[in-house]
Amino acid sequence: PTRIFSGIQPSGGLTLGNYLGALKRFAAFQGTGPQTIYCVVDLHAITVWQDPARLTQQTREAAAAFLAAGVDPARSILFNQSQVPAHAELAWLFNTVARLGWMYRMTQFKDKSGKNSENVSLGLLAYPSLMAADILAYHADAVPVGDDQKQHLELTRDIAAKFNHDYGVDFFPEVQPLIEGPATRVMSLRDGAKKMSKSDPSDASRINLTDDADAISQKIRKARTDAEPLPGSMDGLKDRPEARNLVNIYAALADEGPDAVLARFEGQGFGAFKPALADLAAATLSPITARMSEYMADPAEIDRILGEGADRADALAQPILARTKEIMGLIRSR
Ligand code: AQP
Repeated sequence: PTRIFSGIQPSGGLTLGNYLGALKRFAAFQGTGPQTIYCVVDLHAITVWQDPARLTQQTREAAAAFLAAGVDPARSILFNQSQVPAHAELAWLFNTVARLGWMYRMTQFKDKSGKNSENVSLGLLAYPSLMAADILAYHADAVPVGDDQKQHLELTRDIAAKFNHDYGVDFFPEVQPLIEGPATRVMSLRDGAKKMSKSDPSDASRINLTDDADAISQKIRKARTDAEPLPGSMDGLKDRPEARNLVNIYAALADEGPDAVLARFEGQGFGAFKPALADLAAATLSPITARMSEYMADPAEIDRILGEGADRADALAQPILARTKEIMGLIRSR
């Protein structure tokens, strides 16, 4: 890839799922060649109700999490979405390209609207169009995300292809999803069939990046599991989703393969595995949590970093947006 883009919603405190599926990987792409552009997607967050004062706080906290996880503003562009108008503008143009049926088919829309789909915001339905704009405003060609975003990325490809086809151009690139590692889908600690999510009503279902070692250890101790000992490889965990989840979390935290983890714990029960996992999680997350609170102590500095990133993002997006309008026949005479 030549340009990587990814974002995280400030729709609550970030979780271990966000860290392992996204944040941790964001930092690792720096210095590997492609330009890296990372965004706190506040316009996405407001597709469901956000209290304004909390949204401001959560946006700074998400930015602090990026920084604490190693995203370096000198090597990456880091900003919040609403400061760069090209995202909303290009999303509107894409709203005229994307089809309504595509949006209704999105599982995230179905999950979040539930039985109440007439009464959710129009923005929630159009969410994938804004996501396509986030990526394509920079002609980014690769997007590191968790597994839950795969369907939205396919829609980004569909929008780019339909635009290119309808206007007879080869303008927007084909975007590659980067979904890799043992933690592409970290599951809830209470329910092995549900994704760990920052908006789950149960705090016990997730590990927050702001949890201290005690909270982490308590949540892992209480995590749902079974009574069987651990097998020697992942094949033996096919029908044990909760156990599989904890092993995958361990593997991702330790930068190991899940089979290598199981080779060490084979034959042992969760009485031995859970404390080891809790120690590893606390040891990995505590420096990040500490750096996050250092950043949070200086909100003006966070805002300065976001503003500076927005200036750089804006400079990249403006010519692409201008060319898009020109292709579509929209007059620009000033
Ligand atoms: N459980 C997860 N495992 C692995 N990756 C995950 N991601 C989210 N949850 C997991 C990845 O984190 C990035 C940012 O996600 P998001 O903030 O845009 O929203 P989301 O995917 O909807 O995540 P949440 O935490 O469940 O938020 P809410 O509850 O607000 O909807 C993405 O790359 C995502 O894949």
